[in-house]
Amino acid sequence: MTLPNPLMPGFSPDPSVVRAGGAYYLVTSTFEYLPGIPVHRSPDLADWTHIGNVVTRPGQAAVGDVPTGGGVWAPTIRYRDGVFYVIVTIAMSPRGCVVFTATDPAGPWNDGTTIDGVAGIDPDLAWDDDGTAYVTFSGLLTTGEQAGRHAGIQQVRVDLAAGKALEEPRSLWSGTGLKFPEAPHLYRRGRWWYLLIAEGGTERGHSVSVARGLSPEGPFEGHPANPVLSARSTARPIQNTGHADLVDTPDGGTALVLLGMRPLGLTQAFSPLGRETFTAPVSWAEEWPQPAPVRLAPRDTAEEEVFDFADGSSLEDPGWLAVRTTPASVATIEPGRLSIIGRAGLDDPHPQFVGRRQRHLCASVSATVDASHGTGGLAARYDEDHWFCLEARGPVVTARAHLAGLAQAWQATVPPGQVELRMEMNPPPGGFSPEAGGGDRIRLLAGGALLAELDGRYWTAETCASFTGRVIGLYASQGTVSFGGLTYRGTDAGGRDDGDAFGYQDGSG
Ligand code: 6LW
Repeated sequence: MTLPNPLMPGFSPDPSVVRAGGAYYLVTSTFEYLPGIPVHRSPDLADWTHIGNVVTRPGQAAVGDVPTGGGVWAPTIRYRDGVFYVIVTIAMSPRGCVVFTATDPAGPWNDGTTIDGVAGIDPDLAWDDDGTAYVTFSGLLTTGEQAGRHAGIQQVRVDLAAGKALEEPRSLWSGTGLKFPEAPHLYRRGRWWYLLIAEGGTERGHSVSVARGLSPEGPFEGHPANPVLSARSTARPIQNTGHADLVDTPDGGTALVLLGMRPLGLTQAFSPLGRETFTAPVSWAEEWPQPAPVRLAPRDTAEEEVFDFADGSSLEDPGWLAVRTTPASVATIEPGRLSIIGRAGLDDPHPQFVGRRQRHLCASVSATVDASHGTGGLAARYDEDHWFCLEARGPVVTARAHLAGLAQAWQATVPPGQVELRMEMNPPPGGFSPEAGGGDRIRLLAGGALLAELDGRYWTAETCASFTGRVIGLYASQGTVSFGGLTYRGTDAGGRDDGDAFGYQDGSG
């Protein structure tokens, strides 16, 4: 069974999956964005629908003032006795480790119970046959004087209802010694308990390692050939592979869902979309799981999303994101238009911005904007220090590139009234030539006129040192700006929107 890869394109890191009631449910991290923890459902692991989000009310996660890169880190989803559980750490925030529950995974989810005694990240939840609940986590502290200290893989038995650990944390097997042992998941299979972890850090050295024991508390013995999966030092188009979760496939087999990146350019160095969700088949040998290398198999269909605010398109669609607040608190849909009142710039931690994940390497996003009463338009952001935009203000449109304080602008005059703003992103030319260097190629257009072309390497996960990915959307920085609609088109089927081939082949070593 060949699954599409990426399984979940675009900003979808730290995937966790569960099979329940004949369907699959997958969650990912969202950091400082709301709504948090998207829930996708699939009947077959191949076709996924975004059915809702776990965190839809700001109070559930308290990310309003988390630093960039903090917030919702690495949820685990599990199912037991008719209840869905999502356990997660809200990093660099007072909220800590929280368990959310729901009977309907589309929501609403409850306000969440903080679990005292789980000081770390990447919490996993598993139950023994006698109903004992175990939280296994990575002992990295993200708050307090000891922030940054790493105690390896830890475990506690917990009372979920009371929200507390029933013992002091115990140290478990923590991998082969690579940095950052994290993303632990515990599974019972036959007579063995398997402990799957990530190690090596979320960059190019990322890896998956596994151990097994006869008790959920260990001791655990590592697989003799750990790490069992890594793309490090390969020429594979999918890099940084790690942070995995195991799942049974519809055909009775086993697979991993895991994070990875698609770096572009001659030296495969720049990943515009950030960390995405991929999959790899798993075979079993001597009661050990053996993942296959992660192979690129993008869907060969182009994707289009058209939001026309005159026909009732709304912000109800679960794919809209805002920064440290909810989309509905940033934008309103008045008859026929989406309006945003600007109070701060894109370099502010609380921008008036609503956006969607860029999910394809060949993509275009366009919006019709009326900025006769304000300043705003179309922007692509990694964070408040790394963004580019097309900014309309009356009859003037300014393309802006912003990089950690460095800024450049290109201006054009447009006829008064509504103007179409458009961004086009495409991979660099293939082949072994200087032109093939750098990141994707970004074109910024207003009213059909080209204002600027940018080298996308500067807005990638590597350059921005970011946990997230590119989010593209609508904003206002001053006054009131209104939008008639937004259209997203994207494809990874070997070319630009217009189908030109790009030299991005699966050259796996
Ligand atoms: C996550 C950790 C990681 O908690 O990065 O890639 C952190 N691995 O497991 C944030 O995504």
